[in-house]
Amino acid sequence: MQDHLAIFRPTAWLRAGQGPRYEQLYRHLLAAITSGEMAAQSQLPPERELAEIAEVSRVTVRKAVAQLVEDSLLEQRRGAGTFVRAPRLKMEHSLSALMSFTEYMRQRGKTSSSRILQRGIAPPSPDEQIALGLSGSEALSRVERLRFADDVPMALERSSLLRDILPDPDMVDVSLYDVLRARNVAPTRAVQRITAVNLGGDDARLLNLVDGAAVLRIDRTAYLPSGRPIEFTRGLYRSDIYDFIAELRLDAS
Ligand code: 16G
Repeated sequence: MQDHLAIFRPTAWLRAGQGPRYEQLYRHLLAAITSGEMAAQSQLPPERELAEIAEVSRVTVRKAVAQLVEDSLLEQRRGAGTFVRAPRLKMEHSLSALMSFTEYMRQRGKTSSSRILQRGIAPPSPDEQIALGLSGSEALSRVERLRFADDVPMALERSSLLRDILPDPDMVDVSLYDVLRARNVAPTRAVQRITAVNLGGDDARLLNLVDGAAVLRIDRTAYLPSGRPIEFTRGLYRSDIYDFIAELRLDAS
């Protein structure tokens, strides 16, 4: 007979050196819910039982479950137990409009926020040299941000800009494009390359995903009206949340 509790056993989720137990259990259950392995409306075993099966304390179970309730993935019904909520709708992101993360979230009635992971001035990588058409190794302003919508981590974005466009990466507080607009150097065109990649280590942890989770990597090169490339951003977007939509038209020529 199939072991329907296997998903909770430590062999399914506990890995040495991969962070605190409650966090590992949380990320495992989060992946199981968002992938549909744990179906909507299915019930979790009661806390005491779950702690026994997962071989952890009840406090650990409580912390992982509380976080999933906060993420609106689980709901606790009084006197009945804990259930997987109906899946939230995916976000559709148009590939034809040039929009900033902040604008996109605002348009969807979400509150966006960012955690700056790193910023500084650094020489370009080979990818950046090609994208930005740099011949030498002139330094770039770099900003690395974890981006949230209503407190859910959605994307990791590493942006590099020419220094005459963004002289100081500390200027970026909320929206990079707002800073560029205020300086009259906002891009009006962008080219994006989309690739599927498996995340590991810190990047997965930051996005609340399990090791090896598939995400969409989007490299955006953005241009001024003059055709000059000014921004190269490599973003990692949660594929369990994002759907990128492209509108296609019959070529009239
Ligand atoms: C979007 C862009 C990113 C840009 C950012 C600016 C994609 C795939 N990427 O996330 O290249 O740097 O917006 O957003 O859409 P901000 O103005 O909110 O900082």
